[in-house]
Order: sequence, then C-alpha cells, then structure tokens
Amino acid sequence: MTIVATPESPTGVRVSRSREVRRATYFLMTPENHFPGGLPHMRDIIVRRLVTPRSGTAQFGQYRLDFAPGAATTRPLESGFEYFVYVLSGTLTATLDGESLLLPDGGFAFAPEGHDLSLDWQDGPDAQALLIKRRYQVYPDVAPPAVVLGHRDEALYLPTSVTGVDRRELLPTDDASYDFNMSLLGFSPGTCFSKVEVHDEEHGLYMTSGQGIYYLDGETHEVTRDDFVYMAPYCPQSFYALGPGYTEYLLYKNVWRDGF
Ligand code: UGY
Ligand code: MN
Repeated sequence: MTIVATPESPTGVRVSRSREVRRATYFLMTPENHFPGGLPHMRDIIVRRLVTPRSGTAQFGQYRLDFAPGAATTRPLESGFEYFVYVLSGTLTATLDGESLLLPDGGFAFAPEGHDLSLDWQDGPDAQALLIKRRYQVYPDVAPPAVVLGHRDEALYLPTSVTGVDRRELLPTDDASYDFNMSLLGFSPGTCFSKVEVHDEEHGLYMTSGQGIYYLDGETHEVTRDDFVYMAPYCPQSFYALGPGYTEYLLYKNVWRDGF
C-alpha cells in the first residue's frame, strides 16, 4: 500500500493518506470514513456510526452526532439501552426524565436504562457530540446505576504510573453498578505507556486533540484528532504521544462484568 503524505486532512493536521485499517482485533477509522447517516427520531442530526455490534465483536455502539441549528431528537432515545453523551463542541440541551440541562463542550450525561434522554441543539454554532449506546448487563444483587451529569473540568486528575500521562474518570470506577467507564487520557509530548496492554475489556477510542502513534496487535499507526479506534477484547495496545502540544482521547471501556 502506498502512503502519501498530504497536508489536506479535514482536521488541518499533516497526516498520511490511507490510514484506515481493519484487522481481526481492531480498526482505525479516520474522519474521511465517518460516513453521515441518520437514526429515526433524530431530526437534522447527522449520525456517524463509528462502531456498532455489526462490527462482529463490539458489544456497544459509539456514534458521532452532528447538530445543525434546530437539530433535535424528536422524542427520547430508543428505550432498553443505557446512554452516555459527551459534547465535543457547541452546546446541547440534555433532557433527562423531563429535566433540562445545558451541556457545553466538555459536558456529559449518563442515562441508565429506564431513564429518558433527549438531546437538542442549543443557541450558537453547530454542535458535535459522542454518544455511547449499550445494553445494561444486570448482575445478581448489584443495584442499577444512577444518573451522572458533569463536566470534564470537574473531573479529578488521577495519578498514573507514568509522569506526563493523566487520567480523568467521567463515571464512577469503583462501583460495580456501572458496567462501563469513560476516561479522558491526556499525554504530554513524548510520553507513552510503560507497557503493551492486553486485557479482556474492549475499547472505543476517540481522539479529541493532538496526535501520536498507536501500537495495535503488532502494528503501528498514526492517529490524530477525530480519529476513532475500536479495540476488541485482548487486542495488544500501547500509545506514544508525539505532540506538539497535549494529546488527549476519550476512552470507552466495559468493566465489572466477565462476558458470560
Ligand atoms: O485503561 C485502559 O485500558 C487504557 N490504559 N487503555 C488504553 O488507553 N488503550
Ligand atoms: Mn486498554
């Protein structure tokens, strides 16, 4: 395959063409392949399906939602699922069980299964958000999770084993009621994980800033802003941040269950 360096990336960052890749244990999808689509009851919202269970292994859906002025869900999101929404840019109104709340960029909301969530564009420029959709995995004698609302700026930085690598958790990680985590991982230029991870959990990774090299199951790939990476269970993975500037990604990870 020929790799051609080009300055014409939609994100304005100099990257190589032909970066899309799909392997048995992962895939990388760049903005060129964030195909616009829709879902019922989402008026004027462009739905870019980044991963769904149709990928073969993923047990969740992750979408980028683009809201033009006036765009809105015309009724609460499909019932029978839990949802997490994170605003990338612009402002949304999230209505949760009838109560409305402004979500500026960096704001997020978690709606457990059985709670109604609607999303509307709010005044201002177009808005973009990420949405996670999945079936809640009930576990005997574990209480269902509660609604969570917040903003990235309120999330605590947790220490990691590597200087220059930060981690912020947007959902409780020590409560087995929550069957997935959403984490913001931040990297100073030149930092990297201290090992290649292999674990039972799967990931949906969305690059929110910066760039770097992702090691995935024996190969390395350039990743940059607005790229999406799906990692199946047991996909060997590691990251090296290049800079310039801070690199960050939002990471989905299923937790507290064992897949039976
Ligand atoms: O928590 C994680 O599994 C995380 N360190 N993985 C990753 O960023 N690929
Ligand atoms: Mn991991």
